[in-house]
Amino acid sequence: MDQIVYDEIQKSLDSGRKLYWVLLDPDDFSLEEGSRVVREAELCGADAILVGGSLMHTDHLDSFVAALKDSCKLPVILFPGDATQITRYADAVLFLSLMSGRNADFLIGEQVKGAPHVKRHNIEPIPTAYLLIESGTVTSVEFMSNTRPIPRDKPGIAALHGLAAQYMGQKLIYLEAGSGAQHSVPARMIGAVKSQVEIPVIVGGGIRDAQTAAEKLAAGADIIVTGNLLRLEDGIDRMKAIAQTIRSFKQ
Ligand code: 1GP
Repeated sequence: MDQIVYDEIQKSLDSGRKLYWVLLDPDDFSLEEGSRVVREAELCGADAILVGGSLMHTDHLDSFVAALKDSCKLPVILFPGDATQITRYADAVLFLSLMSGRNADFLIGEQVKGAPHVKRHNIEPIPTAYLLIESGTVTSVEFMSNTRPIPRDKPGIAALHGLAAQYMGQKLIYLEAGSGAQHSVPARMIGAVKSQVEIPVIVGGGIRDAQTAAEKLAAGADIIVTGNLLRLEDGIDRMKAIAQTIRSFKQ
């Protein structure tokens, strides 16, 4: 299996760059709106498009991802809430395991159901440890996955989950506060995870402005994800400001 998308991520990070991924939940956008957003994302320097959600009820996933692919040259990476969110039109899939939780369905069950679709459609799987971090309220992913998040004041617990995930062969770690989170992942926790692992760390959930994104980068985040801010009236402007901050970030 080729690792085209993953190799590109690694190459960019090795060159000292930090990356920006823009998340779209197909439930929230028409094909036209989604296409417009990804064109803007590409123009402002985003590095990839993520597509997914904790509870997706759209029936236009295939056409949505196909439309995004037609509208930009960025890789479109699935970020599935469960095994039903696989489409042949994507370039890659974050093959997630919810390792902060102890619910076997999200550690291995959904993965077994999704794997044959990934293989049949020749979608590049990127093994990703998904660590849910407490963020002030019960998030959709916490409720839907029926798992407890890692307490936000326990960076050591997050760090050891990251280390175990790396030893289990994961290629990326995703520190997730949850979409629309009240509080994003604390800098101290990002630093603790980074001090234990060599694999790239993605940080998402509740990042709505450039300053917050810069704090996560300074703490050690390699890749920043934003989604929810696109629902704000000035969402595109916020996305542009964040992209600019990430592009120009120097450690
Ligand atoms: C959610 O980490 C992503 O899964 C992005 O979060 O929607 O809060 O930006 P936001």
